[in-house]
Amino acid sequence: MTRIFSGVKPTGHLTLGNYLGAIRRWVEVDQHRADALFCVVDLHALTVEHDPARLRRLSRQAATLLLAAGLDPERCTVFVQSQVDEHTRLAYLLECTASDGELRRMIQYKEKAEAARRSGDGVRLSLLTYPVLMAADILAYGADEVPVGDDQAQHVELTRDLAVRFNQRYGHTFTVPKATHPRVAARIMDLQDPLSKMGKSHESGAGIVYLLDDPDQVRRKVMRAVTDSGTSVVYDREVSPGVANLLEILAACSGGDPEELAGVYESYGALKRAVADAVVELLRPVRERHAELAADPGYLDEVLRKGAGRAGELARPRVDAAYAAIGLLPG
Ligand code: AQP
Repeated sequence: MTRIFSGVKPTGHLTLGNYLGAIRRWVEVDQHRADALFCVVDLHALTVEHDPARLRRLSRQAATLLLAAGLDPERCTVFVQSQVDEHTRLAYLLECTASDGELRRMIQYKEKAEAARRSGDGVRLSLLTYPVLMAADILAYGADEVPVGDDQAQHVELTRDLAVRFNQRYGHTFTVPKATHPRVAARIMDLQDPLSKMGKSHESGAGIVYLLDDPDQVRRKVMRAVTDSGTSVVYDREVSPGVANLLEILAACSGGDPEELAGVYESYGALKRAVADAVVELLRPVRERHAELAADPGYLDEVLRKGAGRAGELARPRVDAAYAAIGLLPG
């Protein structure tokens, strides 16, 4: 059976980008067709300035939102990365497989290191090395597929390179996984800055729709989205990135095609109203279910405890095999 792994990083409140680029497919498709594991990758959130109490809150909120979105713990494994030691155990072996140069080429590292320098914070060494930890997250489970948004394509490519290199050097140990991306909405852009990705850790939330925003907040953000000085609705990411972004969001919500939808709306105002309505309806059940689940923290604890138990059992034999293959003595 196909094995799928993917995760979400609790560096901020989850966004419409996280939902359309990744989580919705996990819920609607992946958990039904494969042995799927979905993880709150909390260790990755330690790579930038963080507040421990906020991280704890955001980790629980992210896990609750995964369930609220429709991940079913009877069908798939939902867990928190730091509760399964195999990830960090394997990461070190993969650090001994990766090179400094290939990690410095990672776009997210360049962007986030630059942002940390600008704000006067030091650049944590883990910001450079975390793509290796991400490779360990994936390879520990023998995942065949990694459903992610476009921004994670480079990290999955690194994971593939490390798997191939390890296998060549030490004998076949890892499945070489492939990234899968959604048909539309693989990169939702910030509504205020359509040349930048909608990212949960951006300082200004004005262009970011969070999954727990109430309908009024969603409408306000969408109606104020930056478009351009033209008037006709066309789908062209180069010439009119703000309008193209709105069309992609609408297509993702309604199952349509952005180019065809462009012909349906005569003004930017009409398009924005349609997008706002579609996003409000898309998120309504998620918000409602989140409120129910948040009222029962014991249920989440139980799901995560079982999830970590199963994940650990799955990962251990492969990580042990990697330790043996690389030349370490058995414990
Ligand atoms: N804007 C986006 N459009 C489409 N997909 C997106 N994803 C993230 N942003 C968008 C996808 O969501 C999944 C979980 O992302 P992540 O939590 O691993 O973090 P990230 O990729 O670094 O995204 P963020 O939200 O922008 O976080 P910060 O601001 O902390 O860096 C992934 O599959 C991702 O591709």
